[in-house]
Amino acid sequence: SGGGSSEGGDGGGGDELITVGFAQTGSESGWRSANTESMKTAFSTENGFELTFNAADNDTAAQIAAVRDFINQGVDAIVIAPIVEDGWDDVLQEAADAEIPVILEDRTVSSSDDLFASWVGLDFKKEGVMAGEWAAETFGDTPTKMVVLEGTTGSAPANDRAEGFDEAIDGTAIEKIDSQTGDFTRDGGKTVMEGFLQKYGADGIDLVYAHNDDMALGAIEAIEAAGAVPGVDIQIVSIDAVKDGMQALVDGKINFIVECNPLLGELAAGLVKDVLAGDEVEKKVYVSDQTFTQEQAAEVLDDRLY
Ligand code: GZL
Ligand code: ZN
Repeated sequence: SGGGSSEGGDGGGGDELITVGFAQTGSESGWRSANTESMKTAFSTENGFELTFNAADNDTAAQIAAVRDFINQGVDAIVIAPIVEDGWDDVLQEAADAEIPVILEDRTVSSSDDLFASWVGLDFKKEGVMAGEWAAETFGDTPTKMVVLEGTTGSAPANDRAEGFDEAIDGTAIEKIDSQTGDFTRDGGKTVMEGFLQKYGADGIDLVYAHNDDMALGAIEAIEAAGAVPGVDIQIVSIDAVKDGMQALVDGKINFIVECNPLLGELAAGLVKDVLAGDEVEKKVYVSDQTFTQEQAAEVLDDRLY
């Protein structure tokens, strides 16, 4: 018979493991590695799951194909960290038709929230606001030339972190002279920053807003190669607070970091179990963030979990 019936959604009766397909973005950053580890730990057999993991190497078509594979496998539930916000309607509808619930973790989609059971993650716009408020307080009415290292084009964090930051610096003397995607990777941040330094010179840039630490770390390499001092000649504000970013903050090469907590595995696993058990779940589950100055980073660095 065509298609076959997908087992989806029976939640694995008795001691049967709950089969879950997880479509991860890829392995683009330190944050992503910590998030993947958290997810694999939570969706373990000891916790009652049989996890099929796919990392899409930041390729949206590959990620959507992985979700289609999970539907064809007839998994009980699908978890996605969607690389970009758009283009999800069709495959999410196919999952719904197959009665396989979808839980989003980390990033979100522009599709109707009828097409997924729940989302757990961070308030990216708030992260942008917190970074922008630091910049506004630090530079205020001092004419400041800023360049932006954007995250993956079309991703929720890139869109929302830009929006929040721009709102927070509105009315200040901070001028965004350039903005380009470094795709959340260290190499991407380095290459884009090299281009900015070529174009404006180190003296022509006062501030870098990096949408994540990995791109900030790449920018630091480019700034030092240009003979300038990161954190002094060119200040840097970043988001994530992964270990390497926090170390650079302690070393004075980054000036302020907004945390973005990658440890979402337990919450995502709990949502899958609740949804399969037919329990009511929140459509959006927000995890809180915090911010770090150089002094605060020095106090907590050794205790950080990621
Ligand atoms: C944010 C997450 C972003 C991180 C980057 O929750 O989607 O993707 O900020 C990661 O480091 O690549
Ligand atoms: Zn089952």
